[in-house]
Amino acid sequence: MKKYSLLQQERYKFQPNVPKDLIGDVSKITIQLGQPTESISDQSEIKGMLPKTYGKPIAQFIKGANKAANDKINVGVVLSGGQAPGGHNVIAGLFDGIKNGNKESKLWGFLKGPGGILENQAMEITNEIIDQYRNTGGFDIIGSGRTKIESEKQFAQCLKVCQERKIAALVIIGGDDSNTNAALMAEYFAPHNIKVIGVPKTIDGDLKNEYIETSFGFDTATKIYSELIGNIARDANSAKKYWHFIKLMGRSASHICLECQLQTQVNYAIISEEIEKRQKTLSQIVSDLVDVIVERSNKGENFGIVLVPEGLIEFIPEMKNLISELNDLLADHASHFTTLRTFGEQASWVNKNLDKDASYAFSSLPADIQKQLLMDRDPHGNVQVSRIETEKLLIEMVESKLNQMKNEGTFKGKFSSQHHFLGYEGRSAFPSNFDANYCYSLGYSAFLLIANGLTGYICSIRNLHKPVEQWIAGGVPISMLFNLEKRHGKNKPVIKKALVDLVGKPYKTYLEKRYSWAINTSYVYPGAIQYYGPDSICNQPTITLQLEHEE
Ligand code: FBP
Repeated sequence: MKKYSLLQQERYKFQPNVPKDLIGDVSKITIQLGQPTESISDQSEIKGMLPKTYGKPIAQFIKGANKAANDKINVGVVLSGGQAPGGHNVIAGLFDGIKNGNKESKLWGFLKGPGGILENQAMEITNEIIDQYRNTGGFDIIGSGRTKIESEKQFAQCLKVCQERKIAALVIIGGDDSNTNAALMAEYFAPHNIKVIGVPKTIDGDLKNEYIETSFGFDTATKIYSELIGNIARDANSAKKYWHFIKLMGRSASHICLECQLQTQVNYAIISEEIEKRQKTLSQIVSDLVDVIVERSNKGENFGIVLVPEGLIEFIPEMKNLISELNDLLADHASHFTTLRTFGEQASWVNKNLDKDASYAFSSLPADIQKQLLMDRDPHGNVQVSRIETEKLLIEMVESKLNQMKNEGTFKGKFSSQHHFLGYEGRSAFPSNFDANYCYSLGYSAFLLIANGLTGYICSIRNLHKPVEQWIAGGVPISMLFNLEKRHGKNKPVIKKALVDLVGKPYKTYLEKRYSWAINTSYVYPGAIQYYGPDSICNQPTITLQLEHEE
């Protein structure tokens, strides 16, 4: 039997491309600094909270001498949160950058996520180890975890561990929360001369702005989902008997859903941000779906595809209120709640203790969904949206409305459904060429930011719609992405989550086509990710990235 698939063997040979300014000896790459920066809002409060790291300039790599890159150093790296294709290449780029600087320098990987720093669990990443993981998916090289490092006590413990291991810089590969904490850690570590650099990761695509054009993993994950959606669409168009409701991962924002819709042009994509803006209730969402189903049925097409974003439930006003009440109620009475043995007991206790509107919303839901809303919370005390079967809830409600219409004689068609959830299928795939190049370049940039003496920065690579050689690499201070948000009753500096922009070109492009795609069958079948072959197929970025660039 083979140890590796044929594709994996080929991917080991793939040499990621990097922007032209990153090519060559690292001691000949320096930085050009721009003007001082400001946070996106609440400038004076945030400056007061981050006196040592706030307001630093944007950095761009350029050719020039930097002897410090040859210093022997120890660097730590940690993967935080959900898997995203390309994480291994970030570590490979970081490793190669470090070794290019000085062969004696060491890279330590903290195990199983940020918890590994607190518990001082780490392994040295060597040539032999990294070579097993180049251009592969997953985070299994060192594992990941969702422990949040945010308290003073935790920072002190991390500092102790880094000092014991003589770690001069820590690279945190994570989403908006992890990068927020990276900036706070950078501030805490600054007097001890330990640097902290962040790398933007998440398939959800919601860590982005002018300087972070996309988070890594979004490209591969949306290509995988679009392939699968395209395959289902072709099946639907062949059998012509099912409506497929496909829930797509994405904790809050609907970027994945929108990108997949643009790639596949299926009948309908619900965009959570629009639901919130228009304050649509669950029954209005169902009515919109029913309208599409009836109109297609009138044309003899009793089949179709609906994309449902994972985070939808929290954007529907009455559900948002219900979830927030439930989160508080279960947090405040956790010990009593665990004494309630049956679902019946739990549901009736919850109903009694919720306010009138929330209780009404709760009771109007099917029992399965009620159970899912009462399941274990995530480490932050929030409901785990990926475990709520919104796609099934919508099917049930659509079906009941259509049955009612059938009885009234206003619907004469057929409605049979299938449901799917696409999430984990895309998070650990072999990174697309885009993600393989992007991630390697991000890791390499992380080392260069360290070698140029910066801390509290996140790697930034721009011009991503262009060929790799023309990408522009550097870093931006994380404080620049901050605004103040209330967390546990206190104002905290946090990276603002980038939701789908309802005046942005990707969404507007969908709006222009929405009716036509809903009613007609205009499916596009993207097929599998291509790693080898014509450039136009192998290296194209997401439609979101292309349209955003046109703006
Ligand atoms: P990150 O934000 O950590 O990158 O994770 C994103 C994600 O893939 C979401 O899309 C999803 O809701 C969540 O992880 C599921 O994570 P888990 O498997 O830990 O519940």
